[in-house]
Amino acid sequence: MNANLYAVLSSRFPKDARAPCMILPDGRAWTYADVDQASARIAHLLVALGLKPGDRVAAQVEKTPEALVLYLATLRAGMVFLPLNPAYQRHEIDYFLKDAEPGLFVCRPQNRALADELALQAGVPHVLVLDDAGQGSLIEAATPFADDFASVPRKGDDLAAILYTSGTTGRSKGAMLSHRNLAHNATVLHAYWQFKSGDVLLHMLPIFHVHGLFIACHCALLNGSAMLFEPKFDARRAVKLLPQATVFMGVPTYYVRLLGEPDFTRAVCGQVRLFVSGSAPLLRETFEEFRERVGHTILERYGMTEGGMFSSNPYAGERRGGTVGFPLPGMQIRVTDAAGQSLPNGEVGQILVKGENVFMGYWRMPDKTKEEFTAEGFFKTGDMGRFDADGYLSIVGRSKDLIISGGLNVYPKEIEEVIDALPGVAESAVIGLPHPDFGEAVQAVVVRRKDAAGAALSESAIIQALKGELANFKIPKRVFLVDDLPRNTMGKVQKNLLRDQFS
Ligand code: MLC
Ligand code: AMP
Repeated sequence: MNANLYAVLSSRFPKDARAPCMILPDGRAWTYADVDQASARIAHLLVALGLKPGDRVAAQVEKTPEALVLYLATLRAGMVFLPLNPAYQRHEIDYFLKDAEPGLFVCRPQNRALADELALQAGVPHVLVLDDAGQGSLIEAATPFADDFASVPRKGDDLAAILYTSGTTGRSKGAMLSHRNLAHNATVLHAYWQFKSGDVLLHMLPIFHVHGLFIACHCALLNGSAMLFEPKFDARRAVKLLPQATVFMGVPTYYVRLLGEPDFTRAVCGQVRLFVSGSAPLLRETFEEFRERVGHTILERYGMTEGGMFSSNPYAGERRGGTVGFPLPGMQIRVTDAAGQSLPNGEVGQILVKGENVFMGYWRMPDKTKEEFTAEGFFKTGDMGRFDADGYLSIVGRSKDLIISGGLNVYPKEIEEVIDALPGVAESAVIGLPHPDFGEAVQAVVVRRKDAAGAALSESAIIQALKGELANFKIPKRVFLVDDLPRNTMGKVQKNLLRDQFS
């Protein structure tokens, strides 16, 4: 059997291919037939460009139906999709192109010159454009091709996507996800969350990440459902559209912002059967306030780029606030001490996971991959947690130095390296502080050098200097200038003291 994920998804497309797949803000709909035909044309184009199965297709584009179709076309043609956040800047794009060596880079028109320059340096042979209206050289070049295409046979272990996650060392790692990894997680979630005929998903998440691309889209596609496909999250727009939806997925910031809308009422949620939250901790107060305001109990789940979803609160049973529920079917989750011994319920330890959805390893980093798996094949998530007496898992912290801001991961090391390279900076420490909207927000504590460049440093100058280098969500919301950083006897910066001092 062909394990190609597109074959798996399309085998469940509606019998009547005129059924809507994506409904756009202006009311236009992409039917399942449109999606199938448009992805066939792009798959032909990829082949015609000379890309072979296993070659990477990088895309740094806005969220449009064509962007999703490009992903599906890449799967069909047996190539490997590499989605990139449009917020990434030169420094970041340069690294991804050099590391992944894609055969094609699809960029936005306003980035064309930069894309050409970086592609040339990285040896990427083709650059095509897709704009925020879903037009550009990608679509023009694909138009002449046939609108059917037999999905290239793939084995379960063949790669379907590489998603970069920043690393504690400051160097991003490409998490390699296979067709089996993605298909397994999609089918499990589709069943666990009881998707059914007639479901409509309000899709407001970005599609360059696991949550919006894999979790949300795969569930909808497997169900043959319509998605109200919005370019981005907007709380007022969500209030307008929720009456037409049955399922909504978001990061905690979305729920905080929905609660900030006076018109967000029970009546608005009348048709909705499921609100899912994840990617970052949902505050207990948000969970409770949501239940009181609209009578819905948000279902919180837990996962990461390296494997999609690991655990979920139950669909039918009790959903407990402050927990991420039970291991999903087929998933093994262990909470262990540092030596890898399982701990009894109630005790906090590192979370290890094993299952068919857990990734294949980090792209071209065999040593790093080896380090992150135990001898028994469990992946070390870097999250700390505990099971309660009833088997509900809670995430209580992280052993990795990671900030999650508005559902997006930021590794301090990456930002510290860029700040430290600025003239006048002696050293820096980047920390996450509580933020009412983003959950956590990035802040920097900077020590100036005792010279003229150091004297000239200011908060605004540092922020300005970082803007062209790093994606906007990584830019510190505040920069504090100090004389020195607190260190322990080992010389390690005590970030906990900085967090206490500046929160
Ligand atoms: C935007 N800004 C952010 C930010 N997003 N700042 C901190 N954290 C963020 N996440 C800043 C911008 O820099 C800009 O600042 C200002 O906010 C306005 O930018 P915007 O793009 O207009 O913001 P907005 O549209 O409001 O976006 C916020 C958001 C978005 C929360 C809606 O970030 C979002 O959709 N996040 C979800 C990300 C996601 O999909 N995560 C799942 C990953 S998968 P300035 O100063 O430039 O004006 C995963 C696995 C799992 O983690 O378990 O699911
Ligand atoms: P990413 O690397 O972007 O996939 O982010 C994965 C990380 O997000 C996990 O390792 C957790 O630290 C965090 N995360 C995801 N879901 C939850 C959740 N429901 N509660 C707390 N943290 C979460």
